Amino acid sequence: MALHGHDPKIYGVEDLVLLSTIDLNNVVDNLRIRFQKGRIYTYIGEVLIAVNPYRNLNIYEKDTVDKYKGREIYERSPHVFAIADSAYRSMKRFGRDSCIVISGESGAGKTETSKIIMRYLAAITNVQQQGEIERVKNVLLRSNCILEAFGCAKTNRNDNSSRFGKYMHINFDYEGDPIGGNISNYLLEKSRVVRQQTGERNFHVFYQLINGADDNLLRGFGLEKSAKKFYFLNQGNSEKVASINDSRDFAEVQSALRSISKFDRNDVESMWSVIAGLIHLGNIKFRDSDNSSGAVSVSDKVAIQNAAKCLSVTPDELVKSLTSQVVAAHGDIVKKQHDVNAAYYTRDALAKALYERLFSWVVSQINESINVQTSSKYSKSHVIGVLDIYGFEIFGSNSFEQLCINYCNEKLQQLFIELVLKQEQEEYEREGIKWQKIEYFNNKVICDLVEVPRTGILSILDEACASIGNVTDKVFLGEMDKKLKNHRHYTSRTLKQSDKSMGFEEFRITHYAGDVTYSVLGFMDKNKDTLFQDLKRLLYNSKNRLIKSLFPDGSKSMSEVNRRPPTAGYLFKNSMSELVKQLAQKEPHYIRCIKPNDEKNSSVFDKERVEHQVLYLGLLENVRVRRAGFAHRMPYDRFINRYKLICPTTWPNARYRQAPNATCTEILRHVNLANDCVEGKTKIFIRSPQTVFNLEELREQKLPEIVTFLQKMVRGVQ
Ligand code: AOV
Ligand code: MG
Repeated sequence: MALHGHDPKIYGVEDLVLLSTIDLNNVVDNLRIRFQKGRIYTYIGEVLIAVNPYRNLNIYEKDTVDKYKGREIYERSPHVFAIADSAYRSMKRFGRDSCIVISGESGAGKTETSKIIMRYLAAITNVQQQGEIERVKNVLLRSNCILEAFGCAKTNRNDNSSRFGKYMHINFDYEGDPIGGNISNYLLEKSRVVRQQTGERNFHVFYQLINGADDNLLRGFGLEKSAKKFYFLNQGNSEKVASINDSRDFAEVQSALRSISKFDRNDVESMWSVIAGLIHLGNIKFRDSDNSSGAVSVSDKVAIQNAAKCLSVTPDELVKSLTSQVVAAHGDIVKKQHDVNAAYYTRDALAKALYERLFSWVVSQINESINVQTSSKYSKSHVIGVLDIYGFEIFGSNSFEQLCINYCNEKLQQLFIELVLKQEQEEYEREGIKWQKIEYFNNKVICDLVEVPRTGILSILDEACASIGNVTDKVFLGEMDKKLKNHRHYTSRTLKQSDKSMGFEEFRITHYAGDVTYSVLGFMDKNKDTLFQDLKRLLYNSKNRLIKSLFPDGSKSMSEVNRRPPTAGYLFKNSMSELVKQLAQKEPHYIRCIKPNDEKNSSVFDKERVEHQVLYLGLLENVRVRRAGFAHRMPYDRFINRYKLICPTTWPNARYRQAPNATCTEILRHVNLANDCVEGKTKIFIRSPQTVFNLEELREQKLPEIVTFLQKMVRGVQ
């Protein structure tokens, strides 16, 4: 049967469960046929696959919104709106908190998908145009360009790559209107502020300021309209990106900032001043001093002066904090001069910390403007969470950040396995249903490799960081080699001498999505993530109110400073486990994004690339589990309520003395569909989606008759 008027011979099947043979070739071919026809969405049951179209499709407008609003998933062609609506309906009707987890590798379309979901939820809510709800919606929608400006950058995988993880939840009142929300952000890739690989850029916001600000503003900051001139902006040698209009984006960000009241005018000015200050910091150069003091001196006075001005500190203070450090030694406080390398290191540390704190401040301002007061009448609100995180990535050179990003993707894959593959099979067992067990690759072993106490990579790293003495990154690598030499998913050059594709300072993890070789250099530093107290104090003493407020810890004296703050790896691991816990408590909806090619081309479907993704995302197993079992299931009472009208003996009143399973079967027998269904303990299990479509069609045919019947009844009563 052609579903929704679309012939599967021409457009492929809309649910992969309906394929006659399930193998890699058929699945990928079906996705290809649909992609080439502009049908980028396909289901596996209730999981949505989205292939990035790399072009604007006319499928997100109001007419499409109206088509999906309030409809069950299987009533319409696959679409991200259907998933959003399903999450919304289950939240509104049954009061269930739900979440939408969007996964897929870098550039697969997660961020775009999350924006489409937000716009859909905004479009279907607040029909009465209540002022406060409009305000919340406005912040939810408009804050996005601000977050992207600060948290996204052009990488070699994606022109608008998310360099932070974002989990946004929206609170809805009992009428289903959004009353607030909250954004949690995860580990920003702050090293990008000071270092970019060839072909990449710093965060968009820097180029937006340079290209978008008017001459007056730029002059005030001592800047000029040329990103080429600034070391923090030009290392990747790709300041201009064809798909990005920096000056237009600047105007959009400015306008969004103005529309959110928590960003006051002075703070926004300070914010741009910090961005300008960071740009100047990058141009500060150091050289060995000519005199015998051994101190380094600053060779670019203009950059120092501009940076100091933008950060509202004196040039002298800035130079002092960059070229020396006050340390506590044997109870004494002494001043230690940096050499040239240490001075550059200090400059970069300052830039990274300042940017990271500014980013957190931006997120917190947005949160403050939409946070729901817990004491308010809305405290019992329901939530939809949308997760848009950095996708799995492999670069020419991979470091600590990539390990965190890829580990995060492992955790999400693990959650998918738990919720979709494992629980589905467990449900069959619980309900006493016969099914055929499906084997799948469980990536828990890789999550463990990274996170278990003592022998996990992050634990070994923490131990190395806590050791006293000259423990280097290579010593840390040696420790991993010792503890992990028998691990199936870990190797290194020392362990595998024959593999010359690795260097002696590298190790390799076989991730669920492929092998990634990480350079261990910089791991310990990034994990310790310490910022000299001198730098904190410098910025705490800034005359700029915003900058000062970002460094409250700068007021502490040396003796009060916590010597060993928690490491970056430790914090990230904990935030991941917190995130997974949050998601697992909600009713999950899954969107699996697929990247059709590496050229960002709208007409190329690279079969091998897609095959690889289909395999590692576990989509074949997903289809098999779904098919070996049952495409659909419904608690008996819900089934009876929905379909009792298609059977004369159950409409208008089912025989309630009869057990619910018997009533369901009675309905199914009447329409000749009982063979496709099996009774579980609490639910009826339906094998093929076709049966659901048939039931829906029968119901739809009956509805007008029922409406007339009800109208007559009402008239009769009157
Ligand atoms: P990502 O979020 O999955 O990567 P994006 O959502 O940024 O990927 O998508 C990358 C690019 O693909 C976008 O900038 C769009 O040009 C295009 N694109 C994606 N989805 C659509 C769509 N539905 N319609 C039109 N164009 C689309 V990363 O954040 O790098 O993991 O860290
Ligand atoms: Mg993204």
